[in-house]
Amino acid sequence: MIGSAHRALRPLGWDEDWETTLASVDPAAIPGRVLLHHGVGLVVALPGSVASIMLTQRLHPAPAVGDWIAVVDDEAVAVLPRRSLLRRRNAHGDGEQQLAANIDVVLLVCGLDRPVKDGRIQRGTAIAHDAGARPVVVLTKASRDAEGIADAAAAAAEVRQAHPGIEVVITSVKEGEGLEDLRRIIGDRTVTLLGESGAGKSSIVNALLGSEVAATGDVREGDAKGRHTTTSRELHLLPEGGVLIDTPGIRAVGLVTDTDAVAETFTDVDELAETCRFADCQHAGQPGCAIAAALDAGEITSDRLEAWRGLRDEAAGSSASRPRWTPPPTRARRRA
Ligand SMILES: Nc1nc2c(ncn2[C@@H]2O[C@H](COP(=O)(O)OP(=O)(O)OP(=O)(O)O)[C@@H](O)[C@H]2O)c(=O)[nH]1
Ligand SMILES: [Mg+2]
Ligand SMILES: [Zn+2]
Repeated sequence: MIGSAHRALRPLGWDEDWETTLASVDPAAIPGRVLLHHGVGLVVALPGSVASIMLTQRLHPAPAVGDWIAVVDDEAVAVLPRRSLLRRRNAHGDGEQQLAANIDVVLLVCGLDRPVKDGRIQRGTAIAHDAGARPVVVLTKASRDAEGIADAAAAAAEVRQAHPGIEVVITSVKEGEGLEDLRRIIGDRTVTLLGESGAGKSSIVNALLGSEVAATGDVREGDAKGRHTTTSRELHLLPEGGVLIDTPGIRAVGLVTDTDAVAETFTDVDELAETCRFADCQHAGQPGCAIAAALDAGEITSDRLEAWRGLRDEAAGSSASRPRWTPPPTRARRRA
């Protein structure tokens, strides 16, 4: 049961299971949710207050935005075991970058003022599945009369066709279009926004918050590239409930995942592969290949097949056999 002392954290997602987890990690600690990580410290929502907490000791795993941490004497002593972690390959390609913890939904934000790229949606979908979160595509800037804006309905139809099974929402913050859909998707869940700089992530945060909390910036004339206005990941509590994590724009989403997440992204291709005559079919001219047959029949496109192969190989080559999460040491164990 949630003790009355922690009830104030309920809107941020605190529940009975977290309460049990905290008790098993450190019964003397109070819980806090990481709102912001700024290098040397954290901004944390505690029951009834928001506090800055210096990271005086090294925690394993390192806390990420969205994490629940155990706090004792204004010190972060442990990261509670995560329910999910959104992560990608880091820029150097030699490790992973934690994007956000304990998330339920990933909004893949694409501006209609530039081409919607299938590869980005597939990669975003794969890392969402890797985290056990639901991907949703959000097409922004759907204002009908604006110049250089693709026809929103046509673009959405294309995305739905190219990515079967993924919900697509059309938004325009100026007109308030799509915000009700987003509120329904968010509910009381923890949701993160992912997309290129200038895609309109912070604008969605502001529209849902009903105030200009997050800074937004112009995009460049010509190619609609953003200016990397948002520089850190930050968690916001919505007025009607639900939690929204804004992130800085990212150019590339490298996978650190296993092939399962790719299979969930390409369920159509994956289900076909299951019906090939040979279990070890390489789908490269082997007899009885269901994928070759579907290609011939025009049921899948060669682009989609190539994307599936590429991401599957990338995932197979990544170090996904590592455990996803290492239990935090309890205070007693650490001091022993
Ligand atoms: N017309 C119109 N413009 C929008 C909409 N959403 C965002 N914009 C504009 O797009 C530009 C970029 O928006 P931001 O919200 O800052 O984009 P971002 O994805 O947060 O960008 P980074 O923080 O750099 O990653 C701003 O000039 C916004 O005003 C929309 O729905 N309609
Ligand atoms: Mg932003
Ligand atoms: Zn085959």
